[in-house]
Amino acid sequence: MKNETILVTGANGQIGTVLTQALREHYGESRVIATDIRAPQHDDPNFQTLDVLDQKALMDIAKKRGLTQIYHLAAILSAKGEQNPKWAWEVNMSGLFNVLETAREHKLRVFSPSSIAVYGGQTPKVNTPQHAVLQPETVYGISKVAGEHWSKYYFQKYGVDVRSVRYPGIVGYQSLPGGGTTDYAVDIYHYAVKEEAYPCFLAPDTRLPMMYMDDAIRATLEIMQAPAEQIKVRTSYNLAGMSFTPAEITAAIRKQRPGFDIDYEPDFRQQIAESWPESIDDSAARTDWGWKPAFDLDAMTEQMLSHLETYYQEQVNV
Ligand code: NAD
Ligand code: AKB
Repeated sequence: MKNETILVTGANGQIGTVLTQALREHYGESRVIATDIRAPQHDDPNFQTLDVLDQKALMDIAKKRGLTQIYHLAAILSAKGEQNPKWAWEVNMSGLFNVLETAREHKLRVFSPSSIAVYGGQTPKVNTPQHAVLQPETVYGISKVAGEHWSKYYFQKYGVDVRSVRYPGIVGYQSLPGGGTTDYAVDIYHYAVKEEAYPCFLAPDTRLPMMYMDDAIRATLEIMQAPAEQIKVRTSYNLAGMSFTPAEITAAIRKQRPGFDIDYEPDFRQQIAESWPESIDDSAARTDWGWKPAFDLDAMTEQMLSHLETYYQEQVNV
């Protein structure tokens, strides 16, 4: 295995927290530099503060540390983005340009995730195909569509090896989500374990594509490790895990916590959710680099409840 030196941006976010750990297990602790504008929760000798808007700082680290790969996770997600669209555009686009330019200059491989938020408008909602029409209705989605096309441009014009998946809503116990529309599917498990009624900001029948964190991390590692000739989609690959509604996740939780209660209080995020697909066709990812999810709703629910049970028990015992 080649000695990689990897930088993760947005490493203290929902996905970055778990991905950084997985990369360190794979490539070695000191070979993975975690960066963010937020300080880490625990001491980390391999953490460095980095604003992705600071191109010089990014270039300096790439040169000084001899980077070979960047996992670019710093972004402003859908719900937060709607509250401050210009800021979201600036972070998502300028941040990406700085990463792409650094990759071009230093010949780095890049992972830059996209999202189901690229879809909207006239997109078919069920089994949304890989090459469906992209009519995003949030600034976040617009930035992801533009980002996908810039990534492809950098690949075609400059040979930068940028790879991407359109993550669905990611659900994990290790970290909290950072301001998206799918965040409810993480929050709900915390309320269930704390034996509190969950105030759900989406309506009961809102179906969205989702994925357990383990699957998301495995997909990320698999696409980045695949031989370059297998990566045929240079915008971003559709990626599917499962699809469910708030009512269905509640029913799955009740199989294990029969007393769990939920109240529905839809807010502005309902409209965002309604613009997104209900389910995704990820056959291109399956064919090109062998993608296959492992977790369905019941398997994820069992994992989430048991890990969060342990977490809250440990909090009580501290
Ligand atoms: P998050 O909001 O939890 O984390 C993003 C991190 O970026 C935060 O720690 C934040 O401090 C950091 N950040 C913000 N501005 C920054 C800046 N200027 N410089 C450096 N760091 C900055 O997001 P996440 O859920 O971990 O998402 C990671 C990536 O995956 C994003 O590109 C997101 O669009 C994509 N994605 C996530 C999901 C999901 O459900 N979590 C779904 C689809 C796509
Ligand atoms: C969000 O809800 O904004 C994210 C996403 C699906 O991109 N979780």
